[in-house]
Amino acid sequence: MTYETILLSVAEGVATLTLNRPEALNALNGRMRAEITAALTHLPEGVRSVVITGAGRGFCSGQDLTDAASAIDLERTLREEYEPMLAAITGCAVPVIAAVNGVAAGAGANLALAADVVIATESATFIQAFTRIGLIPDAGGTWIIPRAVGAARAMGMMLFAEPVTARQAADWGLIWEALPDDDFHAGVARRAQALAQGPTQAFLSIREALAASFGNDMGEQLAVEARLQGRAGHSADFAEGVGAFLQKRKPVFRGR
Ligand code: T3D
Repeated sequence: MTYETILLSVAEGVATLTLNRPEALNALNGRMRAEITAALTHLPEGVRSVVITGAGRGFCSGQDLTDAASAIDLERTLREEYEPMLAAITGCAVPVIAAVNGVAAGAGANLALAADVVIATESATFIQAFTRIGLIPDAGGTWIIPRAVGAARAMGMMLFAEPVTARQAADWGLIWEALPDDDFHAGVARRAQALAQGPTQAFLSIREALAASFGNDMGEQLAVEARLQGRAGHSADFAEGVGAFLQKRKPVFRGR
């Protein structure tokens, strides 16, 4: 697939997917949703972590409000275009970092929050902008946000649609960290490398376990842990991790 709305580059095991419609703060149109979905579903060989970021001064301004085709039937657009894109993020074969380089609004904010790790530059903001145009939050926001920050903050974010600063988002537990603008790129690269060099299957099992925890009681969750740990215990990465510890060297994880 030839990409028109995103850029995809790979270096040292890290794929960087850049939303690339800076003139519209990287608003999501149908083409961009399809390209994000395709790129994350068919990652190049050797990729062990993904960074999603935005070109220019914004991360993503959400649904492209000039895209008449998407506005005709919002339910269809969500089911047929947004859901596959979100599934490509939450089900990606490697860990995903959202590197929020500027404003993240509407579905653009919730696209970021669907990633495994969200790192934002301190000047970035998160806006549940939907009610400004008479909509409700979508793209997973009503599921992800209350679980991260609690019902009171989720309600406030969604009813008032005010910008939440990156620092506030980190303090609330909505994102992993807010970095000073000058340290942002280096900080993201460091985290992306850490994930690329880590035990991929263990990372994916952690993602699976945490997702399952929201619907489980303690007993059910212990069963999930036992199943996933049983699998990890048979992995080459576990053998390598223990071997490296005993030999007092850095482990070299290769599984994907
Ligand atoms: O299918 C469906 O529709 C259902 C799914 C819905 C999901 C959603 O995401 S609904 C929410 C959609 N998003 C928004 O409502 C946010 C709209 N944008 C804004 O509120 C503001 O642009 C921001 C707060 C994000 C940033 O403000 P600011 O002042 O930094 O920038 P700006 O001047 O407003 O925008 C810069 C340009 O980007 C501007 O174009 P221009 O005038 O320079 O030619 C603006 O029109 C364009 N732009 C920004 N957001 C969008 C957009 N163009 C199309 N769609 C956008 N969402």
